[in-house]
Formats: sequence, C-alpha cells, structure tokens
Amino acid sequence: MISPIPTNLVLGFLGVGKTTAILDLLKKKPDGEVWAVLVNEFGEVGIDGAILETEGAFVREIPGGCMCCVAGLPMQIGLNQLIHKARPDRLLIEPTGLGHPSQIIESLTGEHYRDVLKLGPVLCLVDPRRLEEARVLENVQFQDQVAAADIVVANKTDLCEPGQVARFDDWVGRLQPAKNAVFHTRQGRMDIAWLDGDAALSEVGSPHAHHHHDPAEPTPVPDIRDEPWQRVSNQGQGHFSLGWRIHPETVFSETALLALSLDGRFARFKAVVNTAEGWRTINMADGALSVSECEPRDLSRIEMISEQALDDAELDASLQESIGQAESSC
Ligand SMILES: Nc1nc2c(ncn2[C@@H]2O[C@H](COP(=O)(O)OP(=O)(O)OP(=O)(O)O)[C@@H](O)[C@H]2O)c(=O)[nH]1
Ligand SMILES: [Mg+2]
Repeated sequence: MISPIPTNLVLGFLGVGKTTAILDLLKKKPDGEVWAVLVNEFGEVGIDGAILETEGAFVREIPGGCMCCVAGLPMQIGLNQLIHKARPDRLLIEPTGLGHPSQIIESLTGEHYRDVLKLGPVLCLVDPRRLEEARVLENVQFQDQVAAADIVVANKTDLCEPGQVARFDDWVGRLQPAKNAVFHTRQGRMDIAWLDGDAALSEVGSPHAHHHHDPAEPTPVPDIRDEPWQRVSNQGQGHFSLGWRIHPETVFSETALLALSLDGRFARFKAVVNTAEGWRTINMADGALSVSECEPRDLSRIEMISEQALDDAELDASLQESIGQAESSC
C-alpha cells in the first residue's frame, strides 16, 4: 500500500507568478525526493510545461482551458499517467489563472483520489497592485481562488509601492474565514515548509462562477514534421488565446518577437522559441517583459492571451515577418 502523495495547489490570477514560484520550490526540493508537477494552461499550446521541465521534475501539461472545464477524462488520464510514471514524493498543481479551483479540489479530494493524494495547504499568489482594479476584485475566478486558499502570498512586492502592500494586508486581514497564513514575497520565493500541513478544505463552491463545458475529445496534435507551422486558438472566461507550435528549425528575430510581445492588446505573451541569438524563454505579464536563455526544445511554442478577440491572420503575418527579419539580419 503506497501512502497518499502530499499535493499542493498553487493558485493565482493570470501572470501573477505561479510558474516562477513552482520553479523556485523545485530548486529547494530535498535531495533524493521525486516531485511531479501538473500544469494546466488556458492556451492550447502549453508553454509552462516546457519552462518547468528544466528543473528535473516530472511535468505533465493539460493545455486548452480550465482543467475543471476540460476536466473529467483529460485531467484524470493526465494525473494518473503522471503518478504512475513519476511515483512522486510530492505533487504540485498549477491550474490556469483563468480557472475555478473549487471544482479541481472537489475532484482531487473525491472518491477517485482519496487514497492516492493527500491535499496539503492550498497556496494563492496575489499581486497587490491588481487589488486596485475593481474588475479583478469582482472577478469570480479570482474570488474562487482566494476563497480556496489556505495561505495567501503577496508576490511581485518588488514592483509595489509600500501603500499597495499595506492595502493587501488590510484586504487579506478582512477575508472570512481568516487564512492560516499570509506572506509577502518576490520572484515567487516560498518556503517549502509552507507545503506541509492539511488543507482546510473550506466550502468554496461558487456555482455562479462555474459553467461546465462538455469535455471535448482532445484533438490529436499533428507531428511538427508534417505540419511545421501549427496555429491553435481558445476562448472562454472573457479571454482569447492564440498559440503556435513551430518547427524548431524556423529561426525568429529576438528583437522582433520582443517588440511584438509588448503589443498593448496582450494580457500575456509567453514563448519558448528558437531565435537567431539562440533559444529563448520570453514572458510578458502586465507590460513587464522578461527574457532568458534556454536549452533547445523539440519545437518552438508561442502563446498570446488577450481580453479582446485577436486577429489570427494579422498576428500570423507579424510572426512570419519576424522570421524574415532574422534571416535578413544573418
Ligand atoms: N518583477 C517581478 N516579476 C515577477 C515576479 N514573479 C514573477 N515575475 C514575472 O512575471 C511573469 C509571469 O510569471 P509566471 O510565473 O509565468 O506567472 P504565472 O502565474 O505562472 O502565469 P500564467 O501561468 O500565464 O497564469 C514572468 O515574466 C516572471 O518572471 C516578481 O516577484 N517580481
Ligand atoms: Mg504559469
């Protein structure tokens, strides 16, 4: 009989720093332990999995919408395969920032996983600056994430004014029921001790927040050699995503991609791409851009998320142009 796997959810709104926090936790993993990560993305392409693989954990992605909405089979299959393959000492789960964690928690603590997983404290990252936006405070997914959390962590405090952190403290202090713990951090730095303990498992269901879609059959992904330029889109929860899987030998201009990523229409821009300057991870959230070198991958992945419908043809053309620029600069 295998003992249940300690499991933690890392919640938070789009771009708040969940993947950064998980990468940081993986760096602090005790030697000899095997950790696994299940990452669920709103976009169809899935970038975070490719980013997380670098830290030596077993990673499984569920792209294409909130995992509670695409749930049922894809989530169960993904999770079962991950557990079977990794036999992990700990499981970390990053649901999409545009998702509904109450439903995920229900599945993870339900009959199917009761003897397999032991749900520990649920962590929720919050960017204190976003508490100034009424549309964030009123957003049902955000409210659901906060309600589901045992521990609330203010992240990106390096970008906050002191008053914004003080307002976060005031807001979090007024939440009912009170949270087990509240922390401030930057770059998603967390203490692995926060992962131990029990989840409070408060009643977090908010039926008005939740519209179940019929789980669609997952579409098989074509081989990149047969289709070297694949474009996929998704929409829901007031957001639109447009993503590309591209043959690894297609070389982009880094400068042109960075300029494109700062297009004001995007709430998020993420990419793991081959550029004339080498392989790069590009990450844009709230107008802030970060770029880092990375190892070559099996293919380039690019994803854009916006609150407005995106023009597929126009953005496709912009990407094509940034290949031309790489070629002409060589
Ligand atoms: N300045 C600053 N940047 C941060 C901090 N935490 C994360 N970032 C940056 O914010 C961007 C988004 O971080 P991610 O970790 O990808 O955020 P996420 O919540 O996983 O994003 P989604 O999965 O798309 O919802 C990246 O460019 C990070 O480098 C922080 O504390 N300070
Ligand atoms: Mg992420």
